[in-house]
Amino acid sequence: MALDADTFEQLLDQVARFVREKLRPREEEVALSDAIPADIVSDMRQLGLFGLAIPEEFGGLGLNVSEEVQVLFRLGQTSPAFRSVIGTNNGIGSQGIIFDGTAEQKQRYLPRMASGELIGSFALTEPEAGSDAGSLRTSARRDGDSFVINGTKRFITNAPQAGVFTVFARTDPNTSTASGVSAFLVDADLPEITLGKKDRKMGQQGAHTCDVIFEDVRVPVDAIIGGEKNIGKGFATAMKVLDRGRLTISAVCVGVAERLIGDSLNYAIERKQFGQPIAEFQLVQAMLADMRTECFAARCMIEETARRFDAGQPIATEAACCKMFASEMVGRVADKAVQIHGGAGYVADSGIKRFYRDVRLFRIYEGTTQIQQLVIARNMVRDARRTAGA
Ligand code: COS
Repeated sequence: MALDADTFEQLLDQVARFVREKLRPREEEVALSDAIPADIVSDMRQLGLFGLAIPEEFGGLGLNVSEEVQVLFRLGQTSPAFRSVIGTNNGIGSQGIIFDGTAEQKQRYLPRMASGELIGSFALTEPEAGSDAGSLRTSARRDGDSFVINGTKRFITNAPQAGVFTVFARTDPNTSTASGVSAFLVDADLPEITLGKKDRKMGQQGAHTCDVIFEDVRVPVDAIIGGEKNIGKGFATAMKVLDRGRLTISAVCVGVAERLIGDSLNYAIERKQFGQPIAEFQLVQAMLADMRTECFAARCMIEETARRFDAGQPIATEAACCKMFASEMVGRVADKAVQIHGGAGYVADSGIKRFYRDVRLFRIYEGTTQIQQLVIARNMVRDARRTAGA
């Protein structure tokens, strides 16, 4: 733990108040304008939110994952687009450097990421390589002391705001699978990088994704995360980053679910039909109870997995369990929230309707539910074989 217990409690209170007083009142504005207001980004910087998971020596708060998920349970209780602003700097945009970067790479990028001055973005997915990330085609051809990168990345979160991309590219042209892939740190302002137009998404307005196109982008060998010795090891970096990311996304799912449960409960207590609050009806109570139970289960899974991560234990299987369960859970919770709100949940100015669309993404990004199933089952079979062979 980087913060003492009192300071950490204060941080949690500050985040909860920030969500309640500053973010919730602006949700509709963000959805309509498809932008996060500058004053909110500035408040996030002040609170240190860009550097939650970045070590203290680089200017971050240095939270461990158990602490970070507690922050995300609270920050998740508003439109997910707000969390997305700081999401890549704490997660997929910085963790590759934290896990595997050289001292020089850490010093060069992490302090500016922690302050929010620099936005990090993770460029793995391609038009033809989504779930099968190992089949990516973006190439990095060696030319003396540099590599020349060519290819297109798709659906890249925070690309329009990014100052640096972690780009996964194939350095061994004789491979077509996960081996032969390296991870590069590429500054976004190079003239040979162009951005596609912003994707028009189903939900999460205010969070932006787009294509990133690399045309003969020349970078030095030391742009490889971890340096020359890590040539061909980029896929393992991506997987480690995603394991951790899946856990933190799960915490956001719980935050959103808790918000929807609170809103649904309040509505059920206020809304009267047949002469009494609908909260008195057992069929409505059953929905509320299911929502609460599932959300509680996800929270417990996440806290336990975070504890294991912080203890240095492997968590690939558990992180996939959390991601699968929490993202599916929040989908069911959002569906019931609409049901409890009835017509009031379906109409245009309803925040509930917006959340229903927003949460759909959780089952897709950082690995679909089907990829989580595949990871869980493959690891089960592998572990069973190891045990049998031991
Ligand atoms: N931690 C560290 N290393 C890992 C790892 C993990 N959790 N999972 C896999 N690796 C390593 C493996 O050890 C292997 O290395 P070696 O060849 O040296 O043994 C290498 O990575 C390839 O692993 P694997 O053979 O399992 O790769 P596959 O191509 O079969 O793909 C899946 C694995 C499907 C799990 C992977 O492609 C995946 O996660 N896809 C989803 C991608 C995703 O989440 N995209 C979201 C976009 S980013 S927001």
